[in-house]
Amino acid sequence: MNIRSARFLASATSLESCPPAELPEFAFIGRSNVGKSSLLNMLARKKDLAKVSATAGKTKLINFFTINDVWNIVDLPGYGYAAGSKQDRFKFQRMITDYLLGRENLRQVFVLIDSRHSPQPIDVDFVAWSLESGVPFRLVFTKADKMKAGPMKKNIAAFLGNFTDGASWPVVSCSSKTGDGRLELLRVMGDQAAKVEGE
Ligand SMILES: Nc1nc2c(ncn2[C@@H]2O[C@H](COP(=O)(O)OP(=O)(O)OP(=O)(O)O)[C@@H](O)[C@H]2O)c(=O)[nH]1
Ligand SMILES: [Mg+2]
Repeated sequence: MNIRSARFLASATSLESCPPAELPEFAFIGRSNVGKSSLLNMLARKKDLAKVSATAGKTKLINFFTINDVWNIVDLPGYGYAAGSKQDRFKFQRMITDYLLGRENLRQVFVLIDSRHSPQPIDVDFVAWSLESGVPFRLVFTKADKMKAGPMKKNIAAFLGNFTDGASWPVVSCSSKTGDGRLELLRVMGDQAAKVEGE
């Protein structure tokens, strides 16, 4: 699957204000600063499609982009971003869980995890919640350019070790700097979209 066009579709602040659920949709989620927006730009080969920032909490809305006029990809705000009042934080998390549980055209969620760290409780908790809630997800380990193969493998194995059948899960490792993982992610999205169309 090659990307011929990528265009901004809409931003939303709630499930209700999302654009019509017409195309198969793929969402990117993960801790603030893990590299969601960068990965989206890397996939689309468009530097400024989604806004990237060295400061955590850059993406505050649900941002939709349409790829080749056939799928949507969605840049979600980072979980674990703690600025703002307690009430703001609650609204923010609610926006994400409503979307993940209620969006009918959502085919797969890519849960991004920073490959440089040993397992972080917030990521483990989010994956456990996704499992319990039946959210279809795939793990994507980011910033691979910062890691040597050995320590990277070790961090991935340690993360998967938190889940009963984790060792058998397919994972993708990627780098927005080098483009590693791009084709694999596009292939996963193409397969998922085709599977659903064929049903
Ligand atoms: N070395 C390296 N740096 C990366 C990579 N991906 C992202 N970064 C850097 O990490 C920082 C955060 O990237 P973003 O793409 O804005 O992260 P985000 O997950 O969208 O963050 P929020 O919108 O705040 O939730 C930026 O300084 C990026 O340049 C990568 O693959 N390798
Ligand atoms: Mg972002």
